[in-house]
Amino acid sequence: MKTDYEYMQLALDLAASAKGNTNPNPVVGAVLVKDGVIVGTGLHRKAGEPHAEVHAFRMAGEHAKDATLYVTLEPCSHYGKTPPCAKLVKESEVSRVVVATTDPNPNVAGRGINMLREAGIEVEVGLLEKEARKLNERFIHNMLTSKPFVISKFAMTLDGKIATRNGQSKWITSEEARLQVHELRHEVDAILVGIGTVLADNPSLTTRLPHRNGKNPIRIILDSELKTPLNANVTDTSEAPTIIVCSTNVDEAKKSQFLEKGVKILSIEKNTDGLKLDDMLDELYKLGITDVLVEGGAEVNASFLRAGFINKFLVYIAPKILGGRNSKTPFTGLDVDTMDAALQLEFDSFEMVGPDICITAYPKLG
Ligand code: AOF
Ligand code: ZN
Repeated sequence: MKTDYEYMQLALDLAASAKGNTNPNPVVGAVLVKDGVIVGTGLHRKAGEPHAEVHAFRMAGEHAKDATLYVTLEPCSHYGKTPPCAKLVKESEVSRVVVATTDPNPNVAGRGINMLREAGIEVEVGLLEKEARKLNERFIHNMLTSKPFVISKFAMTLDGKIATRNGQSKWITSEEARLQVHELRHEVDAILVGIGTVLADNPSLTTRLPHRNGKNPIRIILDSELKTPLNANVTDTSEAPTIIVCSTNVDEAKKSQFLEKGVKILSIEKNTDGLKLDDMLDELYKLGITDVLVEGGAEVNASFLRAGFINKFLVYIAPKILGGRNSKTPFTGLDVDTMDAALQLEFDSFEMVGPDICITAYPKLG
């Protein structure tokens, strides 16, 4: 017979398979087990559709009675787009519920678990909690801050350069690594670059996957003076939506040329460090953007870092050395004076991607 741990791992795997498809909702998986037999499985596939538990109970039918439910997130207790799962769990007469982690949604926040306990159901919380929280790191951040989750992604050589001294950056990493980045673009709501990148590379910032249709993220351009050329690839909104973020001083006539092309303009106040990223992230969240992949360049990366808004780092390292005095580094303009002043990170994991390495790191808390 399998262990609680293995059933919860299965529920986590089910949840993970929907990553990128459920925004703004979390990914959730559920497994129902009776007498050592899996009688129901389910996952939340898309916001507005049934929750994971509903699918699992539908599959199990009458076998749910006296079964154990393994679920990666606390069953919800509220009426959102769908009715409360805790009510369904209660009515199904399961004898035991194992929950990986609580739901940070203020409408739930422990109430789902309380409802079940009050109904006399045995509830255990915390199995594979760390893994479950990591899987929903974006959702948890959204619920706690009402801001999008910001991922800083960059590719560099072994000696920490993102371009040659004349600005050439095609390509630092291998095709395999670049393909992985397109998978990531498919998962996030938005991708952000600075005007420098638009002027230098004229990127499309779309998702290009060889064997399936990728979802294009919303393209966000940080361009305080509205210098984006009207014929830049990112202004072609037939491919994907675009938001240009500029300062409040840009004149309306200039903005209207972009509005006519279907580009959305977000006017944000400036501070001494440029556009106020704090205000911008609030506005993007209000527009329904739950995560943003920041793809540079170096100045934009540094301004996000200085403002403390990077939640996760994805760093691709190629086995190459450029070795220049003038070739660019990923965070130009940070320039701290002492080692004590360095931003402290924590490595989470690393993997080989073709000949390259991808490191996942997080800002060190506390
Ligand atoms: C669960 N199981 O599979 C999911 C949950 O608008 P609704 O009705 O879809 O509710 C969305 C909220 O429900 C979401 O913010 C989160 O708190 C919870 N998601 N809960 O028990 C699930 N997806
Ligand atoms: Zn629910």
